[in-house]
Amino acid sequence: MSDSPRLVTCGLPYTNGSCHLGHLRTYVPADMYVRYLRHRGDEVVFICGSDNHGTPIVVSAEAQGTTPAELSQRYHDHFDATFRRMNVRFDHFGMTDGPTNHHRTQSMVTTLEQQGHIYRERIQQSYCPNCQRFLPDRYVRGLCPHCGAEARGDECDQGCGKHLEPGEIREPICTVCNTPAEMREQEHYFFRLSTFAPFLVEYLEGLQGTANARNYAQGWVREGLRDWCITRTLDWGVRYPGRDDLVVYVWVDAPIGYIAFTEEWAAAHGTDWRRYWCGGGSITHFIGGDITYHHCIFWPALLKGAGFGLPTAVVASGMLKVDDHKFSKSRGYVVWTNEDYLDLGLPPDCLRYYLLAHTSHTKELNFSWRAFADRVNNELVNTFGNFVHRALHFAHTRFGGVPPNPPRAEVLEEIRQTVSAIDEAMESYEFKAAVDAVLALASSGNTLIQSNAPWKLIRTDRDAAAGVIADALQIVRALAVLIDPVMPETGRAIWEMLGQPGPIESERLEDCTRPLCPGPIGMPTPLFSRIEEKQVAALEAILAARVADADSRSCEPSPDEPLLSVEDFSRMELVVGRVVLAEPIEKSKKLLRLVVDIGSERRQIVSGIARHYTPEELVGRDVVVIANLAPAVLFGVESRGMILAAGDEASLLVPLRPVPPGTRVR
Ligand code: B3M
Ligand code: ZN
Repeated sequence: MSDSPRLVTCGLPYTNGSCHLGHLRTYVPADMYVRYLRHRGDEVVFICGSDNHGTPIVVSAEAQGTTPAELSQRYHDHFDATFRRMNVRFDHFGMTDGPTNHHRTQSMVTTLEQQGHIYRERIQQSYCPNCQRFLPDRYVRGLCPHCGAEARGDECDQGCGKHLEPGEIREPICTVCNTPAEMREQEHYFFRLSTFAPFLVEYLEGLQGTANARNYAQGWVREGLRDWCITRTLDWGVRYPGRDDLVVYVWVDAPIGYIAFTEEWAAAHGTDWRRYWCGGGSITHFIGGDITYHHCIFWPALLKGAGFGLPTAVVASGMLKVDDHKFSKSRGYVVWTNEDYLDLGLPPDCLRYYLLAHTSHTKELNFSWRAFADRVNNELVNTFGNFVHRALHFAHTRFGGVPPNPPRAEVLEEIRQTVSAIDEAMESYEFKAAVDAVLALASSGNTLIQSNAPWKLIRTDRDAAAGVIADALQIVRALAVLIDPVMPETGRAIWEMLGQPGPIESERLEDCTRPLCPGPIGMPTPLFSRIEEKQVAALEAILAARVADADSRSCEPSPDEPLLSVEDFSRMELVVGRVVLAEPIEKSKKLLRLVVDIGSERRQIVSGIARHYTPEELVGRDVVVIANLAPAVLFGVESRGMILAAGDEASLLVPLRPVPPGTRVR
């Protein structure tokens, strides 16, 4: 237990799209952590809110024909409601567009100016001659100057993940109208981030949380920090003090939201927000690993410069994959929290359990319905639920309640050891290890019942059977409290079935070994239901349909999917080739082996067109070949290239006028 007040926050979701499992990967562990700290007796406030500013919101609002304010309110309400449904219970869920945050941001920026941490400079910025406006952040796409990948204006989101400064992106293109951008000069405000390098070196040395966050941040400081442009030419956002043509960059006012929301919460609870933000308390930020730079570099420097207390820990979660594919809304690899889960009547507790138990917090989590169902069925139904049910059922039917026998010392010791294993795991943010320790205790409870067979024992020695059940119930008592942070509905349900006084929330971890209050135990109800094969198939079908749908639409540009640049296209070596040989491939009904003359050489290509063409009708034909495709082996035959065909009937693409083999397609 710690004496100082603790503040725990979660990264603020942008109000431009619905809640999905990628979000929950951060919020559920943070909520579990807070519930655990409270069972330890710590004073904790849990703060979050929605991120309403910046081009992510403006671009989405424009695309949907609404205003940023309307969009923000709609998705703010959505996230607030969804978190409640998932039992992710923030003490306060604010909005960065609220008056408190506008005020706090302007006040901090003014302080930073007064302290000499900000200067003005004229810089070259992307400008769209067609839309006639400057192109901040997501209004512009281009190539990352560091790694060459497709990038957004302020972030290399597809490649190295680096933050990009205005004007840095190469070959900028307007995301609204696809016109190549021009460079124009404009005055902006800069934060002297480079002067904070020595401070950051020392600060990061002592930063707690997960090692991934600290290590990355230390690497970035070593590479050298440049000053940071903190203004944007936008109407939507927090006005830069004294300038009605500029707002602050969203990554300035978003983290300041953490302070503003603490202020709002404190005002409503008659306490002082300065207890948390002016030194003295501890601050833990839970974030997605992709926003480490903002939380470990920008944010502590801003706080330091403005004279605030500093974050104690940054806990960064790994990314989420869906069915082994990179999470992608536009490609359909997404699981929506409401639509695909809660609205189907699936219990929030099972999803919380899965997200916490599946893999370590900093690792990539590969979601699949199959793995989800396996965990629910094997671990929750067969192990945890089964043990709790057996113990309560036996106590109810044979003893009508808690037998008076004191639990054995070994059982108490095992519970104590479980609690310390959990403490140790939580100390290092190993949430999976903590959950595993709880499950191990449940499993040991099952063994206790199985090996003592109280249903037999009771015929010969009623007191011995009562002793076994007293031991089992003591474990059930501990399990209720220990699983509560992971699955709060389950914790409460067990607590109620055990008939123990007071709310489970006020139970302390060290009380897990406290004897149960004697009292009646009613007929227990099962804690979990199996996820049946049919349901797994149905859930998989929803996902598959979404992926197929996204595939069929993939020619429509989507805001998430970068448009291909001319450079991308020219990387593809498309040439005209002449088929010189075609023959079936043994054991395959679909494939043909082709040899195609592409001018410089003869290529062997395996093509899936056997159902549509006979080998004879292909020989002598001109086709279009992708010549620089990575080789693949199909039915034991190497394929080096691909021929282009359209539609389900595989209509071959052919040049309209004759050209020699090897002619480049442009
Ligand atoms: N709104 C969401 C993101 O980039 C962003 C987080 C802000 S936290 C202060 O993941
Ligand atoms: Zn444009």
